[in-house]
Amino acid sequence: MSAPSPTQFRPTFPVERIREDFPILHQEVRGKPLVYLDNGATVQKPNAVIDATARYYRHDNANVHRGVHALSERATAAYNAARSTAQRFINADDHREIVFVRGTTEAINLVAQTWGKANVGPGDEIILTELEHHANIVPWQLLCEQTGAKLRVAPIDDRGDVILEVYAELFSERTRLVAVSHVSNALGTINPIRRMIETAHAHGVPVLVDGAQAAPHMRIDVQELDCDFYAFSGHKVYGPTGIGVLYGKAALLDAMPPYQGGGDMVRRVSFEGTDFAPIPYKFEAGTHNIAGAIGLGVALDYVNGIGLESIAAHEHRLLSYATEALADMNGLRIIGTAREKAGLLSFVIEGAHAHDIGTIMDVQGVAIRAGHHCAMPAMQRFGVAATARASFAAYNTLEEVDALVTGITKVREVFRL
Ligand code: 7TS
Repeated sequence: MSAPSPTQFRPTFPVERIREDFPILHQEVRGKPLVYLDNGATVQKPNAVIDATARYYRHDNANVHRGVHALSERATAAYNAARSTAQRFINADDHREIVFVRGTTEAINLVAQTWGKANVGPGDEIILTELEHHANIVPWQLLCEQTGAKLRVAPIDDRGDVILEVYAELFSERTRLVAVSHVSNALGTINPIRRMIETAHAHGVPVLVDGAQAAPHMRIDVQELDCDFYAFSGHKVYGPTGIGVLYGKAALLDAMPPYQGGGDMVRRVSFEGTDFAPIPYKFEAGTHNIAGAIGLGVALDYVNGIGLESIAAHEHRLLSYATEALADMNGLRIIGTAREKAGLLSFVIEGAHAHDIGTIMDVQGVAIRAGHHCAMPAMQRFGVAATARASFAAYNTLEEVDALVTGITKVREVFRL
């Protein structure tokens, strides 16, 4: 008997068991079972996260780093443990390199307004790419307005891949920073950021990676990537809203001025001057989202419990299945066909506006996103104002992709396409 191929031993992905963890999925919408395919916008929360957040408010709620009483000790211990979990999740070297923020948007604004103001001046340049989310464009534009610096933009090709030769040519002695998405939310492109970081470092330029769409779908190792900053949002990685992580190399964070002033970010205050607390507290002024941080820690443990490699493989299966099903549809154009893609499918249908597609899908219980996805330059590159977007998570099934395809067939019927 020949040896069984390795695929025969591949354990099947336990999607039905995973679905049990998500109470929100088990409902009808407009009389149809909910098919939630808007995970690029926000991912649903497992019971573990919902319960941990409720448990914190029921039993442990207190402010951190402030009280000498038992509740404050418990809250502080849980908050610190969440930081260590986040550190392990992206393999940061040191827990002091993990700054809790509101989300990716705040992380990028923090770097722009602290590191940026200290290191960027008139005539300096910041390199972005054409596929960035507005959260990784507008903070740099604001910094440019404040400092007299300029943006340089690496273009993408017809598939949605960054043209690396042009990217490499954008560097000059005025380049101060590269800010790039790990994964595009509008096109699904997985950028070759390891290579892009190497190019930047060869010019002595630090790199900020917007990992909002990567953290839920692939294993992140900031030491292996050697990125200087990495940002992600809790709510896209099965955690609560209003919490996220800014990773920064300790030496960079140490040298940066604080972001906001207030309690908890100081060592000593007098009217003559203030000594700031060490990192990461220097960047965490005021009372933070303690419940959110605790929920995030539980979410990251949950994701690790399933395994990011398994999640990525499952989502890839969904993407291939969906791409194949849509490929032959007349008048349907997939926007973003990069060499490496995350589980996300943007498309337009000739004769039907993206918002109408979204509304007709909703009537069938299928939740997708329609719009410019806060990536207007990427939309312009493809000559469209908006796309419909289905984005997958660990709990989605092949049957849900079938529901997507049935929904699209319905759109074509409604518009007589
Ligand atoms: N960067 C990328 C690549 C994103 O996809 C998003 C949110 C952000 C930054 C901002 O994240 P936030 O958590 O601070 O808001 N993307 C989307 C989306 O695709 N649909 O809704 C939000």
